[in-house]
Amino acid sequence: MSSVVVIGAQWGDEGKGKITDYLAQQAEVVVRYQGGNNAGHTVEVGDKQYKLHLIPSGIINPDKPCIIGNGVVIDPKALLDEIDYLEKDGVATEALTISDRAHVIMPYHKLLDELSEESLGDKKIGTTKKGIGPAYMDKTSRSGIRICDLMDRELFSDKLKTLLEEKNKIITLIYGGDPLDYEEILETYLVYGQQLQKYVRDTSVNVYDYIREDKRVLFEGAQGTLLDLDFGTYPYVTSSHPGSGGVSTGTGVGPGAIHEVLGVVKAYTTRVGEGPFPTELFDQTGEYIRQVGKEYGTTTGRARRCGWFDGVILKFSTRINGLTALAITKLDTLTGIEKLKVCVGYEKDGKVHHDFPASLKDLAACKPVYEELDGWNEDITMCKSFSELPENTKKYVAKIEEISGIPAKIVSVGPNRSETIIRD
Ligand code: 2SA
Ligand code: GDP
Ligand code: MG
Repeated sequence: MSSVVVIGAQWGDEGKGKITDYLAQQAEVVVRYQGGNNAGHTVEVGDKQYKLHLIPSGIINPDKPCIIGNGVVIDPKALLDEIDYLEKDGVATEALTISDRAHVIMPYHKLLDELSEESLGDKKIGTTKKGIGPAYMDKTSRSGIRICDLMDRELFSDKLKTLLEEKNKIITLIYGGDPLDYEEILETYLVYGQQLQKYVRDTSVNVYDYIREDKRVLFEGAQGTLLDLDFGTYPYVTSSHPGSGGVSTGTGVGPGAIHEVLGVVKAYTTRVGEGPFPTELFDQTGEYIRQVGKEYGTTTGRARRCGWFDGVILKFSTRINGLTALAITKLDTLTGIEKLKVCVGYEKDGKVHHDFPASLKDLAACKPVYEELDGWNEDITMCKSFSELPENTKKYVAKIEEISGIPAKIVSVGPNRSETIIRD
């Protein structure tokens, strides 16, 4: 491995945090390239569990350099709290750096996220209400505040004045909310700027140097391909590019810097938030998977929707991201289910389709075509090598490989770092 990007191949929560932490043991540096503290990445090492939102999951490895790239949107308070949470747990954060070009999530972003969701009623997106969408909106409309701006009182106070006047009009006139106070935000955010200053760099230079020196760089994606702004189930998506395409713009390296694209895929499908989900289960099996798999949002605690494995999504993800290998997670959750269904196509208008449609109306009209596989009853959490897995588990893995056309190099049989099988 020289440089690897870890991608969520479904709707997020595939176990990217666990896989990133595992691979970080061999990596020189770990880099986040998009999203913000909407992400929830869980890492379990020994008897400790860590929930990370902004800081790369490599941080649990002692002294591992970790970078928050320019493509990430940073809530300074959330970042400072996360640093504090880790330090209190004995995890050093000195090796963390953050990009001076990253955009800042401001209080009006969070408020507008909430107000917009409320006003949408049953058409809401189901966001995490962390201000992600509104922060990326300001970035693309060229009015955003960047981390480097927080270190410049004159520039920041000027920019904030103009911006807040406009935002307060939207908050009060459109949504009927209470306006936010300029002085309070100004002083609070200038203090955040001072507190964060020691972490701030032009991280694009550092990532470039690591790549040029042929060091092992690990890029950690957040959310998943089906939440990608361009390729996801729009508008039920996040506002960034979780796919491999996001790495270049989110860190400042050319596409040639990526050598392996590892798709993390759960052995079934989950989604949190609104939007279509063809293989969703509304029965006892769905509830069983949710309970056994502990499928609740890492950031918001929301119950995740659960369903059968969707091969159309995996094929789509493989193509869109240029996946070169898979890490299949949570196989252990399926233990004890007698018959396992795998969606191998979508039926619509009497034809079977294998490409994921753009239109949500078309998607809603698609009926999953299933193949049924025999399940297994053996406890697989103790398996240390692929050969130890039950034959039916191996067949299930082989079906996923057949659908994607790429090898499953990692198989995960439990949340802990130790419950990971690497295939030769
Ligand atoms: P947002 O907040 O603007 O990014 O929400 C837009 C959509 O993106 C989904 N989204 C996520 N989906 C899965 N996992 C995420 N992280 C947390 C987790 C979620 C949680 O690890 O469990 O705790 O609820 C995540 N972040 C954003 C979101 O549900 C919307 O569909
Ligand atoms: P991420 O956003 O992709 O990093 O995933 P999350 O951390 O939000 O959700 C994945 C959940 O599954 C976490 O609670 C992990 O600890 C857990 N997990 C990861 N891999 C496995 C696995 O192979 N088996 C089980 N049972 N849990 C896993
Ligand atoms: Mg998550």
